[in-house]
Amino acid sequence: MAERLRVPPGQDVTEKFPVLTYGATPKFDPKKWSFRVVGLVENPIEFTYEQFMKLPTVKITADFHCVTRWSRLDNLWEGVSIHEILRTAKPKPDAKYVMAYCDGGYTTNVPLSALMADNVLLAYKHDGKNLDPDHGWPLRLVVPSRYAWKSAKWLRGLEFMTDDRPGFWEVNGYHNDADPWKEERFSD
Ligand SMILES: Nc1nc2c(c(=O)[nH]1)N[C@H]1C(S)=C(S)[C@@H](COP(=O)(O)O)O[C@H]1N2
Ligand SMILES: [Mo]
Repeated sequence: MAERLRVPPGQDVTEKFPVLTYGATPKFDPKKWSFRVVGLVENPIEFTYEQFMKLPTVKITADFHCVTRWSRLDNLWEGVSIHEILRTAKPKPDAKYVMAYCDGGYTTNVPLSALMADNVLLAYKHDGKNLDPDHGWPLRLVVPSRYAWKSAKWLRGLEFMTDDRPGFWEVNGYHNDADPWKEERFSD
């Protein structure tokens, strides 16, 4: 019962960790990999893999809700807090939205206000182990307040923007805001 109250409407709890990817799992080459922060920021940044791995880490426990109706509770994510990135990049006052870019071309958009939540991170570990390649290794965004399609796997960049723009699934019928507690699954 307590567990049911923790789960958003229309979701079922799974102990498994299903893989949901549109397309193939990209290959990771640490020599070519970079993570970039661009757009409306005081300090655009480009990290090499080595530089990124030296950033301080955080551990966050959060539930994960897929729009296809499974929820996985108490995921232990480990990686770099979004606040570490924001402190360095310094979004400009007119930055209100963020686009996440991934290897393979996947994109997804989030309001900066949602990205600034304390439980948002750029994760490379899940439940104590390095992320499986299918789950986004070497780096994924984790935005627990939204349906899981906003938690972009194989993350390579964030763009800070004045105006909102839809990402891949947001163009293809999914809801722009994606709040699981409001069942914002699909756009009209
Ligand atoms: N780059 C990328 N990120 C992605 C996806 C994708 O296809 N490509 N799928 C999204 C969807 S629809 C979901 S439900 C979650 C699933 O994460 P998982 O495969 O680790 O369970 O990743 C999201 N992030
Ligand atoms: Mo999904």
